[in-house]
Amino acid sequence: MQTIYSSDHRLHQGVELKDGAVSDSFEKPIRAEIVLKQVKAAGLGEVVTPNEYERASYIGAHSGRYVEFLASAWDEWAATGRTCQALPLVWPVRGMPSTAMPQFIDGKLGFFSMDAGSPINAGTWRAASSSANSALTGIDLLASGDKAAFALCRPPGHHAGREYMGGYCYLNNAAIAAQRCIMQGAQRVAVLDIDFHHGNGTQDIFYDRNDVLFVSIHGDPGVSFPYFAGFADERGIGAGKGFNLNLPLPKGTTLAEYEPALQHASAVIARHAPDALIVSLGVDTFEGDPISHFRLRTPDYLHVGEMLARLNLPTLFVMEGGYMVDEIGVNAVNVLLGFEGRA
Ligand code: Q9C
Ligand code: ZN
Repeated sequence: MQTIYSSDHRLHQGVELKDGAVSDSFEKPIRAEIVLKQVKAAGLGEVVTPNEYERASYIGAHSGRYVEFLASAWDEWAATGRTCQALPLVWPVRGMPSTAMPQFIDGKLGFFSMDAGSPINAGTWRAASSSANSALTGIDLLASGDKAAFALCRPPGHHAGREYMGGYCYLNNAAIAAQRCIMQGAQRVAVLDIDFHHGNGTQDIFYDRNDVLFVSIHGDPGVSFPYFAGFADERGIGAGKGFNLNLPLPKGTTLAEYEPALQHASAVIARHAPDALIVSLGVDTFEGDPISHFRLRTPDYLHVGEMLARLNLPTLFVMEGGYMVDEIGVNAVNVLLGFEGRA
């Protein structure tokens, strides 16, 4: 399969609030570089750069005003004379009377975010839009007949909701891809999220829709980020009721517990009979991941890929998380090799 990759991701290097101090984010540029290196070492296939797309291609998954906010946030922040990264510090939590969008950048940052995990700097918009463009290009490869493609997206996307950033994410690459698929005439699409963290943003975007099925296998949100979404009783709303499936698993989950969940997810996806499958591919399920609590091992990812191939669907893999830098490449590419029957 082809890999879609843009070096624009290097323009975004975030900070993280950790242990009471500002430090480099776990979500750093070398992650994508190591995955790219392994794509080449394994001979996965050609590496291509993404096409350019209009900003309007992100609307549908996101609101227009959110996309405008992301595109202009750095300029608005810099216009106040600050040169440090922009982070939100105030949020409209339960009980606050105003639901209006603030006019000032500090208010907008809180209005359009779920946490302080998505700092904005001068290169963030360019990196995030190129990342989304990689996913869009992947859909166009499937439309032209490719059986599978790998969008090597960075920054990741699955925590970004219709109108919010968070958890290292800005534009929801997988959701933007799913929306393009529908706009191009697909009747049904399925998004399977196998990042360690629940894909709350993707769930948010499609929660009231029956055309895009969302299935996520993740760490129990009672004890893991994002804490406020990802529980098993979240099944969708209105027309979307029954088209959202969360499969939370406990800390310490190994392949033995993971495989039945993936089997169940596969059966539900097959029943939806989608025209395409989009896999939010996070490998922070790895036993050595510094911020997650599953215990999958490197060979297990080959097996995960083999299981996904059994669905026999046009499949776009979209890179999400994975913070054990040394192994992120081999683990991610193992899913793709397993999918291609090259285990
Ligand atoms: N000090 C993705 O995997 N909180 N996002 C981590 C660590 C946020 C993960 C706290 C985790 C977000 C795409
Ligand atoms: Zn994650």
